[in-house]
Amino acid sequence: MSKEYDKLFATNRARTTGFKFDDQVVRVFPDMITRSVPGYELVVPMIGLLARRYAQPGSNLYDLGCSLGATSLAMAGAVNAKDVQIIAVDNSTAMVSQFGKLLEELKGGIPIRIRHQDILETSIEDASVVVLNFTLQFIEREHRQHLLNTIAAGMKKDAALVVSEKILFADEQEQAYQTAWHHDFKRTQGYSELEIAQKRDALEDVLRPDTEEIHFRRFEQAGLSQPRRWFQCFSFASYIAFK
Ligand code: GEK
Repeated sequence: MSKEYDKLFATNRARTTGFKFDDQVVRVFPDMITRSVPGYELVVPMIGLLARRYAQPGSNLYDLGCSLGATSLAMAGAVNAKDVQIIAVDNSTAMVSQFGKLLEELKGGIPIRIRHQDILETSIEDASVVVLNFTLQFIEREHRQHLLNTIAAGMKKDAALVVSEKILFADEQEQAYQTAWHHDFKRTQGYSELEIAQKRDALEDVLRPDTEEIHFRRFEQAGLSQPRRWFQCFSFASYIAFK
C-alpha cells in the first residue's frame, strides 16, 4: 500500500469544510490515518485477532467502511475458520478502486469481496464478525441505531460486532484534556498548527462523535449483549458486543 505523506492541509485553504474520501485523500490515506488516530496501527491487527476468535465456519465477516482494506487484510491473515468470506463495503469510488487493484495482486487465502455500496443499504447475512473500524462516526446520527439493528439482525448467535470510534466526553474538563492530548499526538506526528486547525474544520460537519454512553445504549437497543471497551487511547476507543 502506498505511503505517500499527507500534506493535504499544510497550506492555507480558502475552504476547509466538507472533508471527502476522494482521490486526493486516498493517495495519502494510510499515512493520514496512522498519523491522526492514536492506536490505529495497534487496533487493526488486534481486530484480526478478535476475528480469529469469533469467526464461525461457513459464515461471513464484514468490514463496513473498509477504505483501502487494512482491516479486511488483517482479518484475512488471522482467521483460520473454514469456508468463510470477507465482505468489504465502502461508498467511496476512489477507495474501492484502489483496494480492488491491491486485491488483484494478492492471490489465495480467504476470499475478500468488495462491495461499492452505502453501508446503510448493504445486506448483512450469516455474519459471525462485523467490524465498523472508525466508520460509524461518519454516518448521520439519525441512521446509526437503524444500522446497528440491521447488523444485529444479520448476525449469527455468538457473533461479534467491533466498533472503533473517536468518542466525545460528557465532562467538559475531560473533553479538554483529551483534545489537548490528541493534538499533542498530531504534533509529534509532524502536523503543524495550521494543519491541525484546518483538518479539524474540514471534519467538523462530517465526523460526528458520540459519547461512550450513547454507544452502549445503541448496542443494548440493537439487542447486543456484553458490550465492553477493549481499547482506548485518548479520544479513540474500540468496543465489542455480542449477539
Ligand atoms: C480501516 N475501516 O482502515 N457507506 C460506506 N462507506 C462509508 C460511508 C457509508 N455511508 N460513510 C463513510 N464511509 C478503515 C478506516 S475510514 C476512517 C475507515 C477515517 C467510508 C469512507 O468512504 C471511508 O473509507 C471510511 O468509511 C472511513 O480500518 O477516515 O477516519
